[in-house]
Amino acid sequence: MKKIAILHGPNLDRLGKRQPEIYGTATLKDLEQLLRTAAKPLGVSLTFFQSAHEGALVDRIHALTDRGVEGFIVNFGAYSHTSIALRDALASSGRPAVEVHISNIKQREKFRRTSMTAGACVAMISGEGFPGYVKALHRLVQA
Ligand code: CA2
Repeated sequence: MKKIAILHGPNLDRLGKRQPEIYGTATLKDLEQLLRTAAKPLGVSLTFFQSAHEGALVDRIHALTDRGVEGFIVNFGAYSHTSIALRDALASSGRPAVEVHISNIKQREKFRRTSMTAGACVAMISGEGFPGYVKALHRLVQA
């Protein structure tokens, strides 16, 4: 069975609690449920991790790689725009990763328009809300 990890960065645990005009009203738990439902018929097993800490995310990428994870879906939140460490960790894993952003980062403030971490990913999906994660799952299953 293909194993895929879903990693979330800082503040994404607040989904559904604040800024619904940008990020909607659904929570990270709702997203987990949506993805588990989508993964079942694909025969994919999923593991979820969220942290506000850059180093914890780096450590988790390495641990999951050593445990045989076959792909990553990542939304590193604000670290997407800044983190060379997370980009290097994904690149060193040798596993395909798809980056997802709930909002359209190209249509927001200038500092959000570029992603540092997307350079280590096979694709970036931005501005499609939660369905963007399901799209990412299908993209990885095809990889
Ligand atoms: O659009 C996305 O998915 C982002 O990765 C979300 C990040 C933001 O820094 C990126 O530029 C784009 C922020 C996540 C904050 O999420 C919140 C959700 C609810 C309430 C407050 C923050």
